[in-house]
Amino acid sequence: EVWKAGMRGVDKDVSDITKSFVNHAQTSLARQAYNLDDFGAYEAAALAARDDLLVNWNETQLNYTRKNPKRAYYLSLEFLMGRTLDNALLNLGLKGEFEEGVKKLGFNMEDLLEKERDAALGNGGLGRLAACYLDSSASQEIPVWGYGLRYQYGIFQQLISPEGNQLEAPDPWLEHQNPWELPRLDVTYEVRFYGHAERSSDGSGRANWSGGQEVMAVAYDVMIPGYNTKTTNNLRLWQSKPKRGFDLNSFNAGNYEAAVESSNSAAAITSVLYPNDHTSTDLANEATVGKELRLKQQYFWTAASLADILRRFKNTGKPITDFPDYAAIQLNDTHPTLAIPELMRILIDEEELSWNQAWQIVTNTFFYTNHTVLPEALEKWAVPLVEHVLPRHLQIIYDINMYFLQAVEKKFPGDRDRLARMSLIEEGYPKQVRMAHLACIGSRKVNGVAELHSELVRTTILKDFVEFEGVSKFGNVTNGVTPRRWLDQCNHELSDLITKTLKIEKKVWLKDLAKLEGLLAFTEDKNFREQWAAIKQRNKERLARHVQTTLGLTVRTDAMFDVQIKRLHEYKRQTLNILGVIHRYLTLKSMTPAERSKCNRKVVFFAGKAAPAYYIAKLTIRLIVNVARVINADADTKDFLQLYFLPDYSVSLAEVLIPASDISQHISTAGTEASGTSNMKFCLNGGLLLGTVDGANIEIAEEVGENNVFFFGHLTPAVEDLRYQHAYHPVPIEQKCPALAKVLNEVSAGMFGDGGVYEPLLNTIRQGDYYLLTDDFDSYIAALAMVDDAYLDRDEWIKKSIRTTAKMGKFSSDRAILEYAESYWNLEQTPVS
Ligand code: 26W
Repeated sequence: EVWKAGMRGVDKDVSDITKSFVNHAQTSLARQAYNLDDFGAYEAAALAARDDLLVNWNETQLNYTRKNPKRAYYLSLEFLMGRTLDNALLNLGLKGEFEEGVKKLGFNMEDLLEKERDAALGNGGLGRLAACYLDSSASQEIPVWGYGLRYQYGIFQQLISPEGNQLEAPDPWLEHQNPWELPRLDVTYEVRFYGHAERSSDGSGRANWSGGQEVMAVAYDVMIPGYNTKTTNNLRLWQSKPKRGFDLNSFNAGNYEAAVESSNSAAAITSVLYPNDHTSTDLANEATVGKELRLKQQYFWTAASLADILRRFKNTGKPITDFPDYAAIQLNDTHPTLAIPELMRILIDEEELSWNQAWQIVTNTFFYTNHTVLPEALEKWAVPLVEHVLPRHLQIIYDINMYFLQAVEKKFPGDRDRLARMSLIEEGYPKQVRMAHLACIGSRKVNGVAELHSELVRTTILKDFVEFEGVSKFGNVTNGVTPRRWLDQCNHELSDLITKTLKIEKKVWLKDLAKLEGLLAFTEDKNFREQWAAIKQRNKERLARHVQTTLGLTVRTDAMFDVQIKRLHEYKRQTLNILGVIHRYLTLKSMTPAERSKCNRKVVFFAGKAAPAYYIAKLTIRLIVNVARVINADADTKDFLQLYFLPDYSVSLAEVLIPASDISQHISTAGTEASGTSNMKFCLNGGLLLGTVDGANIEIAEEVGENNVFFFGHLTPAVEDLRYQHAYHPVPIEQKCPALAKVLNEVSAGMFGDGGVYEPLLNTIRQGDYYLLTDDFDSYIAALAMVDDAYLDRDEWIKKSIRTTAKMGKFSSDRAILEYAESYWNLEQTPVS
């Protein structure tokens, strides 16, 4: 009650809410409240909630303007927000009131929530992490603004054809009005592309960049409410539009098509999210239109964001040299790295600072987070393309490189190999700009996203930079997830049980997740264990209902639920999982009914999208779907093993899947998964983890104890040698791993339909086996057997489940964002007063 009256500043009762709802139905939607369908009712409820967000948002922004604290800006090309209404009501503390209000009007809140479309402006881990960090920044009252792009189309919708192929359909998420954004049609900036950059002859190092194409960036603001606080931060998304509606010269000459052409090319910049993650190589080579558009997206967004940040800073009247004391800019991977030469350009060409003054400001402003060490995911841009689109920036990049290499040469005289390795420019045809090198040298600090990953950043991709700049610049911030969405919202019953058991108010432990440790005292409480298990069971039934209504398939709920949901990628080894499923199927088939009846029943779920051009990943989906077709129809085994590929994985689907999982799989080749964040979500919801010694799995095991996780596979230091063996001393699979050989042969022989189709996928294992399936298969199967054994002792399993949730405190994104604020950005909490 104190919270309701004091903190939130929104003191509403049910009748206020029904009034606002009816009012919005009539005046905003032009509909009668008694004549609304569920979608209309969702819209009316969203507009009512939005009014409350706006009050807090205004107060927060005013408070920041008055106090002028240092702020952080989180630049991310992706924000995978999911749905907003439920989260907004939770954070406002109005969930109960709204539920009651819409009920009075004849609606069911759960049905309304289902009507909201996901805001899916991201591919996977990197984009969802950005969304969790926004939630935590607001909840912890830290002045952070997000900056991104307002794509017309988010991540594609995934359909599965009858043959099992992934098909892509557009995601027109803005086709209905979006109540969560505020168009700021007055907040605009001009962004230039192409043209000419003329260096001045006065020796100042300045240049004049002119001509080319000018495009407008228009701001759309998304309100980000904190949990149980007035603080409501901002996410600013830019949309492109033409500077002039159409070209008057062409128009007057009667050439209407030409007249609107340039306006189309401006609008194209923010039209679609690029659906690739971990494959930037196709962006690097020749300057095709697709690659150029991605580069234009990156510059458009960084230029508009920097202009906006600088304008806000200049309004304070402080001298430009104070900029790093008021702004920290976090680069979410290398995608916004052009912000570094762009700030140099502004400071030198427009503010007329010297090179050294400008570089001093830049290197105290930026922070760079690396999210992957996979070589094919490291961004490189062809020099001729950069020169064409951003001629002035290429000059600046070359100047940065020249000063940088001079300094390297001074510290390591005569080491030409080192210079070539460290250069911002990779030699070749064409030459390429190495964005990770630029992000590294232009930043105050660099970090990875889990302990192992940060160590790999220091010892592999940025080793030379550690030797040159000193190790203290290279840190770690282990990722986290927001417990509001990933426990309280998606698993409300479990959250309530925790509150009741700990006797700590929810609003306290949800912001101080270490409090979960108190659950350890209840592992021996039989009654508590039964309630815990009953909730898991109801979550499985909820998932089964979801599959029934969306796909028309009947999932048995008296079985272990085994889940792997993430982007399809060879390094994540969904292939290992599906081959393991086939192995299980073959084993069950070979048993007598009596033997089978002693086996653990299991339902295996997969979900995830493949990049549209990633052939092997798509073939993996096809194999999963066709294995499912055979297995689920086999009367001998179908009581013991079921398999489902759930199409169109999304944040909202994850919210149903994760609470229902008994065990989830995080089985990347050691050293390849930077962190993983769904591993944290599953464990927070009492699911156990089957994984490799990789990413944040390691830190999860450290927290919950080795006895409560299932680990298998080779360790990171062995990977290099194993790959060498594969390349130079290959051993036939029949000899090395007969169990796997048998599985591959059955697939080839057509057990799951035309075997020839899968040859390219099977050949990745037979030849080269870069992701080491033949090395890890036997220990994977052994780990699965241990999981089965453990599950048969249900009471002990539930204890493991409770212990797992109890030890997840570290993985709150509140902890992570506070680490960034304290150790990187030097920000202070700034409550609304
Ligand atoms: C340019 C193409 C491209 C696009 C996105 C390359 C790489 C990316 C991202 C960096 C891929 C990504 O999402 N990485 C994931 O980041 C998560 C958050 O830190 C980690 O948990 C995952 O382990 C990591 O794969």
